[in-house]
Amino acid sequence: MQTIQAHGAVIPAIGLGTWELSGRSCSRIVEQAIRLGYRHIDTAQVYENEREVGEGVRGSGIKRDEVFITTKIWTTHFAPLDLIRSVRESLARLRMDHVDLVLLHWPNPHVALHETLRGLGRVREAGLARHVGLSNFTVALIEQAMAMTPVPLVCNQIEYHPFLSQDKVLAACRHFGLAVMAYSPIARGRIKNDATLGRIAARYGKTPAQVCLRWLVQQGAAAIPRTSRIERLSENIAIEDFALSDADMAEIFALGSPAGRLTNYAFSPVWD
Ligand code: 1BO
Repeated sequence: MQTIQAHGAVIPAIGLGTWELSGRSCSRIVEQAIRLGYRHIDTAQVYENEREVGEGVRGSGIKRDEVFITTKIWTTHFAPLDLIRSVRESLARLRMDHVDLVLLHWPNPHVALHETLRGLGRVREAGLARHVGLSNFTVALIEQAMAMTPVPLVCNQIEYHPFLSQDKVLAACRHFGLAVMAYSPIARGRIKNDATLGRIAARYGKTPAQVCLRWLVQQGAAAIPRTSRIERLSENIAIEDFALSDADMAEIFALGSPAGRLTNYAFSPVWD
């Protein structure tokens, strides 16, 4: 499995996203994903499935240190002491003594960023997370975070797929050496009816989803496609036996626009 490296973190390029997965079907899909070769699982406090993710990891029989686990801290826990306490609660739900990556799930303008980053630093120093990072941070917020963080930040997890151009954030991540981790990488299935992706996929004997994931990994991003269907797990990971040409990459980049965003909330920052 290809990996993405940033500030000492080695992140398997394809992970399993678990947003909106719950209960027994969540633990089953996590367990099955690991059996099929996934080595990277993404969860979050707000998904309310950390317990099931932990069960799935243990059920797979894999050794804990062979799988890269990310969780994300919800914005109501960003005061420093709150942050470390809530990471401990996540670990209790996961039944793990550490995770590989802890991310701030969304920016929170109501808590001073330097305080939250201090809390993240404590999480890392206490050995509760091997690495820490950001999610849904804009260019301005990345710049602020990088200027004040007491510990290396390794990634920014953002919505990214062929229909959403993210040029400015990608450039900032590149500048600061942050890995880009794409959520909703296949645009929640909307890619399947796109003529360009369909044509490129047919040429390689692949599916549009595989072409999207290949396009992301080939530009150096990690991706965490979510699926609740076991048959999709193998499809999403089988992207290492082909490479897109420069012309195909460019054609897929041309599908993107700022209007392609799927995830937007009242609490979202002003996007770039
Ligand atoms: C509010 C959850 C967004 C996806 O991580």
